[in-house]
Amino acid sequence: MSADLSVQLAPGNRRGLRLANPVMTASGTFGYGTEYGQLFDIQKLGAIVCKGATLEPREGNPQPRLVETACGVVNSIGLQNIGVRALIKEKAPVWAKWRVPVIVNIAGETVEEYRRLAVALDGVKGVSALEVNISCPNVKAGGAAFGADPQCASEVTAAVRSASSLPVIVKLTPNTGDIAAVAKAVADAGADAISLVNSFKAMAIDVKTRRPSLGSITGGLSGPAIKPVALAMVYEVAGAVGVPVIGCGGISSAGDALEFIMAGASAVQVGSASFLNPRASLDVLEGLEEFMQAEKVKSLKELIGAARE
Ligand code: RRO
Repeated sequence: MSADLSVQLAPGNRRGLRLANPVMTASGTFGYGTEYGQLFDIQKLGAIVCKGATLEPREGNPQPRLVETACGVVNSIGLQNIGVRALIKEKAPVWAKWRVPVIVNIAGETVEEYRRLAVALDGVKGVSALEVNISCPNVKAGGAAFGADPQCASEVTAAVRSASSLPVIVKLTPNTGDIAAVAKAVADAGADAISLVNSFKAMAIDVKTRRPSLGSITGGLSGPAIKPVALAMVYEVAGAVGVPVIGCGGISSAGDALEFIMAGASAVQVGSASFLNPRASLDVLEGLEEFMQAEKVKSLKELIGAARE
């Protein structure tokens, strides 16, 4: 008999958020999912999280927006996206035909904008949950500014919670003094699950031009460089809250995913690894299945938090 990899990420929500397996794509690294359908069977994934959506379309930050660094990449995309109305009209009807649940990442500049995004997406067929992005390092207003402070994080979460019947995941920034305090605040404000971490504020300088490599000077670091730091944060948050935790940060192999799961994550997000290998998320899932078979693990639940006991 094959192992049970399924996981419930919103046990406290009436709709729930049941994933066939714990491997998700991270927001901003997998477009709207539609771009990858030609490359591999995306329906096999646990869930797809789309690029952050704002009320109005955004063109993003000035180029250059991506710079490679040792074992990682610094991005400054600046929330380029088609806007929530086009997402509802053009993308959601496609998602509604998929087996794999799609989670919409939302980003606002004010609490009221988050609330309006939640209202707009409530009841839209094809949208299985919201991921509240209070952690973007590359926008002047909102984003990580909300996620750095427990009180602000709580206000955004409460506003989204009361505006939507969908499961609410809140995505945290590592750029804060006490991530466990922020996690507790959002869980208390009604988050069904918490995902972490978004990218770390970072920069690179081109020594030939003597200028910052990115058009917006600073950006967010992701990739293998951040994995051990992200893992420690996931371990800490999973010990501090009662809601499911979704681990993210430099995951590119099944071994990486297993570390996050054993630290206490119920699911994982594969992010910038998809830039190097578009089917990285499926490779992670297949590796997880192989590990469970080899180790005779019947259910994923046996592994979640195994390193904490
Ligand atoms: O678009 C971006 O620049 C961006 C976002 Br919204 C985010 O949440 N995290 C990130 O590293 N980049």
